[in-house]
Amino acid sequence: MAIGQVWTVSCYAPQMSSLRALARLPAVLALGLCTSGLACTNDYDLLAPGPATGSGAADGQGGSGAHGGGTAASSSVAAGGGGASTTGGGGEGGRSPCAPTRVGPARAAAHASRQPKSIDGNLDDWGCSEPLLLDAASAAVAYSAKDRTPVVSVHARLEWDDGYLYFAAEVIDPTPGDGNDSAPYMNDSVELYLRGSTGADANYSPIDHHFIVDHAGRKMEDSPPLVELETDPAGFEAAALPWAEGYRIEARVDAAVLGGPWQAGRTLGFDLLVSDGEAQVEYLIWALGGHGPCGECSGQCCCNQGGGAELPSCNTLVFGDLDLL
Ligand SMILES: [Ca+2]
Ligand SMILES: [Ca+2]
Repeated sequence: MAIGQVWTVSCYAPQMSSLRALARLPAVLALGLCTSGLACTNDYDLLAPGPATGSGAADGQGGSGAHGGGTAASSSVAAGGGGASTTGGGGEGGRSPCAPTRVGPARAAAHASRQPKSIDGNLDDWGCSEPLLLDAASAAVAYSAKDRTPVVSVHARLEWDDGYLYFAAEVIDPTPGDGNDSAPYMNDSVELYLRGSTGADANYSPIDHHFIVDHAGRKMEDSPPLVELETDPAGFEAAALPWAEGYRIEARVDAAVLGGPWQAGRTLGFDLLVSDGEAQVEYLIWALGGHGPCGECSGQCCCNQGGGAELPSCNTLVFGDLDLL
């Protein structure tokens, strides 16, 4: 997300310089699957539903209303917190049988991990806790330089234990690809935004991070000013594998780099972006929330720049919430 980029309905062709900056700002995230012996969503207590606006995915119906209410509302924003689809199927190469649910606009849940996980892109070692859906209908921002509705979508899941926050994603992308070895954000990719700090002032602190993983498992962190375009991020492991409908990503973040270890009941800041096509010609952002005064905002911080310029890559205050259950 370009710092200073203005999104309007007619702004489907941002300048390349903006795209470059735009690509540096977003980052991703994800979740897991049902496995034999593990109960699915009914085994977990859902969070209380969010405000009336934007809810609806928990029952499999498309939601409506504001999702996040961010400043990019003048872009090709699809507001709404719902739009869940039943994944069904499962099995080798098939889609996860975990139906995406929604716990509230810009609010996600991570359950305690029930089994060890190998960070290899195979999601058989995941439970089925509350998959999060990110698609064009539910995204806070749905951007397309092609003047169309983005077709990519993500079913993501989060879990945690004393040592790590885990995420897995099934990315439904009919055209997984692009081959920029040095800049994974320019490829089909997912970006994960995590805020461990409390009392955030919009700047990325040492325990706030923006990680990027592409369809081939290339990874990067871009959390300026402390970390910029780092291809071997500290405390971050990730892998990707192709699957029938796109690609899967599995990752874990050391609790220590997010201010952990934690206890159940802690809430982290969280956001997710999925990019489809070379140079981020299309992307979805899960949350883009409103916020209070920005306080000290320096460097590449974009707090209160307005005009759609406030994005999770340059303002940690627009993240949604991730409850550790
Ligand atoms: Ca695995
Ligand atoms: Ca693609």
